[in-house]
Amino acid sequence: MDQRIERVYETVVTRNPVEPEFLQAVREVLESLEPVIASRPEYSDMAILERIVEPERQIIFRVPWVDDEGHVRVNRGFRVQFNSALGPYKGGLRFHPSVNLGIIKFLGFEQVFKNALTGQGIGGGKGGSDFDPHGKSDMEVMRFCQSFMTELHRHIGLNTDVPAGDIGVGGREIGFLFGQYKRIQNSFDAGVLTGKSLSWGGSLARPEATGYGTVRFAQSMLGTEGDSLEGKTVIVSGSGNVATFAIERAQAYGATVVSCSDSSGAVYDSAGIDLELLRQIKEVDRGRVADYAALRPTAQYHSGKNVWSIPADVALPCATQNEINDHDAARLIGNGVKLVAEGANMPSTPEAIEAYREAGVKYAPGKASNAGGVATSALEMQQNSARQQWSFEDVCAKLDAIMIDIHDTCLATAENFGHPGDYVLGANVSGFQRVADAMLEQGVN
Ligand code: NDP
Ligand code: 2IT
Repeated sequence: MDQRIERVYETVVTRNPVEPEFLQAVREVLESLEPVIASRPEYSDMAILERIVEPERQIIFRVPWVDDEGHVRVNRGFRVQFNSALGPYKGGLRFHPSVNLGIIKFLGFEQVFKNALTGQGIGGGKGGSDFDPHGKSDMEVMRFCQSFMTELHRHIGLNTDVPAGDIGVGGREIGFLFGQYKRIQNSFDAGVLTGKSLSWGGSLARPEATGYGTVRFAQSMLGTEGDSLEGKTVIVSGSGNVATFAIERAQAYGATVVSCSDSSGAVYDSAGIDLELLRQIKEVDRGRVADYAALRPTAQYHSGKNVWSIPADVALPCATQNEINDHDAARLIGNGVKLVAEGANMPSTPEAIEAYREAGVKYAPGKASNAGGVATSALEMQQNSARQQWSFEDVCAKLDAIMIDIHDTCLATAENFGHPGDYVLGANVSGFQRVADAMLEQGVN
């Protein structure tokens, strides 16, 4: 990195010493920006870098709630409103025991550039809690969500900040959160949350959007060489929202998806994942992938293992951050994987990304390839404003057009800056320029 960028990074390290994921996300973006900082001195003159790495607002709050045994529990809630240059803060809520301020800041930082790439006028934010929904009853989850929203409501709004789901937050949680927001505000502000149920303001294809978009992006990457997913063997990690719809769309494109996983272990299914069975177990029974393997004759379960040693042509990490390290990347490369497209946020470590680069593996960073989720959230906001509900086909067509546009923008930017095929540089530079130009025009704030 050039000296000025290095100094910005050192300040971030000094200010945020115990937030490794945030530092990792910042470093990856800053490393890409050298050519654009060199060619646009006004960015340095107006301290764009110094401002863009500092969240506009960070909120931490107590979330007390009562469990089914009548015990009072206390969790911590977060909302980081990172950048509003392009529109209201927009980004998901994560409920997972690993959540802390650094995790939410890394996610919020990534969201700023991802949202810019969608071209839809949304700023970046993220929130969540260290609450663990696993093993909680519906009523416990409801009481937690109500308490969480009782504080969060004062910080969000239709034109201020619009949360959605992420790990541990799906349709059930969005329903409880919306109900409490509506009660407190005495106002049916449909567009204040996205990922809503279809009967009260949700968008068709929002559940599908992240997984579908990731696979659409992978298809475009292969398309640059006249190739496609047809006939490919694909490994997917995770078994939640993003993973299941990535599996569905990869199968629709004619690929065989041979894996899924959760934090307890990995499944290899030589016949290809039976999505109907996986959904029954995950969504209806709220079970584990081990239960899938127990019911599926062609599947093996590997407790405590991940999916990255399974031979495949394409890898779609759809679980969590840093789930592919240098060792896993070496396994992927050794097995002949030609393409990695991220459905999760920052699932590859910097060492893994370096290994892909050296081996010539096509690689799409999450902020580009998983942008279909938030893009469709913005389409949900549009439908809410217009009091309309578009058809599944309409939303999917818009989603695909957005994914193709992001793909082409990343490629063209990488090419313009002398790094053809580098989707990391393409995504970081094009997302950054859109935010930076808006910040320049809006003055110092
Ligand atoms: P879900 O909660 O629906 O599913 C998460 C999946 O990942 C589960 O299978 C979960 O297993 C697994 N997982 C979570 N944490 C870990 C861990 N520490 N180690 C191993 N496996 C883990 O979440 P989503 O599918 O919505 O999110 C998955 C990823 O996609 C996240 O990185 C998220 O930030 C990203 N993303 C999500 C979007 C969305 O629209 N939902 C949009 C863009 C990105 P277990 O049940 O054992 O925890
Ligand atoms: O990481 C992400 O982009 C999301 N979790 C979706 C955010 C959103 O507002 O739909």
